[in-house]
Amino acid sequence: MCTRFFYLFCLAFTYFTAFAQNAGAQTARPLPTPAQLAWHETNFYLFFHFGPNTFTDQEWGHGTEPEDVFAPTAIDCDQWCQIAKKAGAKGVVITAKHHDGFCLWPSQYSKHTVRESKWMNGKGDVLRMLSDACKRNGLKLGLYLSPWDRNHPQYGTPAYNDVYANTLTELLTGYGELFEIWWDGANGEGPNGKKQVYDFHRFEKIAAQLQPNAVVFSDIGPGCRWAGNENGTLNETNWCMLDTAGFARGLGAPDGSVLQTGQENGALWLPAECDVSIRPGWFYHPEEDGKVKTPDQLFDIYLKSVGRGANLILNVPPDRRGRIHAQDSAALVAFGAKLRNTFARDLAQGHKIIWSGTNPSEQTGVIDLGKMQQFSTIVLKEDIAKGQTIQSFVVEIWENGKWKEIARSTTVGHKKILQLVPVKARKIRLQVKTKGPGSTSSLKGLELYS
Ligand code: FUL
Repeated sequence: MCTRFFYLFCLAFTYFTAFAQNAGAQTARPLPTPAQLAWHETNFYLFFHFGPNTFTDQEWGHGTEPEDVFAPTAIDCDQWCQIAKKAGAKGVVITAKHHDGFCLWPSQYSKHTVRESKWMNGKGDVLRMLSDACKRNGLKLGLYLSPWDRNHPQYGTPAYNDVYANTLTELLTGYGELFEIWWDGANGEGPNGKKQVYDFHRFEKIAAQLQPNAVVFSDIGPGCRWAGNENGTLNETNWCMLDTAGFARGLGAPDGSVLQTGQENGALWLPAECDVSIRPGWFYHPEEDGKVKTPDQLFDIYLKSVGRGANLILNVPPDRRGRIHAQDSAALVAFGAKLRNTFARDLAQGHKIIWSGTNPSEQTGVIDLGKMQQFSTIVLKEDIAKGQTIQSFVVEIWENGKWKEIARSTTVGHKKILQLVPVKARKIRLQVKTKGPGSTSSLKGLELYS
């Protein structure tokens, strides 16, 4: 009898194990890589557009500008980094090479570089200066290497893929650890009137091999995706997943509206990065000195990017001295102070959410603050290491003997920030709807700020 029971037990065990594995397979969802997880934590950084355009008042240089136009009079990368820190940024990304092909470092694969200019007698290297300043100031570094090159004589021929691969290798081995590699989507003709057919698979392999901790940005990744506009903002609903089948870098991306929201059932983890400039242009133009975004505008952009689960890359173009202009620096410092004040003290810290409910895709959690507290900012965080599953949520407070709704929204992802008119409460209830079947609430944390 014992043997028969044991036999039945084994059968049942095998059946349930197989079933559990199957259920696991059903709920398998795209997950971020360790590099992407670290990138999510870096969530706000500055962008520096700097090069011949700074001096010629252009946005897209032609590639024919004499190297001597690049002539910063008092470059100070420490000043850039100090302002970035005061703004609350955790890293910086610079245009190592923009579409005009001019290299901010003395690349051995180009004759259109700082070496050919009179700046520092041809001995200068902006990337070296910036990477050293980043180390001194505890900032991460990223590099923009435009695939489109309006200067390089081999652009538009297969040989340019070798040039680009070599240039990329030079960058990825010469300036320490990078957190991001930036491939913009602009793709026009080169000096010979030809367009390039890029070997992006080769470039991706080089990036993965030489900088495994860096995330590659392009319209469609492979590390993170463009948000589909250059306003720095994202749709309230933002999934970190996207399908890229049928699209190719340099040849077109999904519609802007799809890039804005991502896709709930997308096959790849491709989170959004919101790019925007503090001024109308990407490069410095003196006539835009009076058009710098205000601290409040920057804060609003932050709420609609970082506060919607994306990363924010905020462009601040150094001027012709090679410094950040006083207008931009004042706006950034005030913005940083506003960020620090807003998120100074989490009133929910140390208070646990008590979860209940039997339906794993509709969880209810209650948090008791121990006493009445006034708050106007709510931050929700999802445990994205396990994927993104929250579809919507409602926040309520206990008031006059019943629950009263104070906020509702859709996705959460890395972070969702909501601002409300100040409310006072001791007990807060969260109703979280996650996507099923078989998914459980992956809310990692709730923060409340006055
Ligand atoms: C675009 C470029 O064409 C702009 O000049 C700028 O660099 C922007 C961030 O990316 O693709």
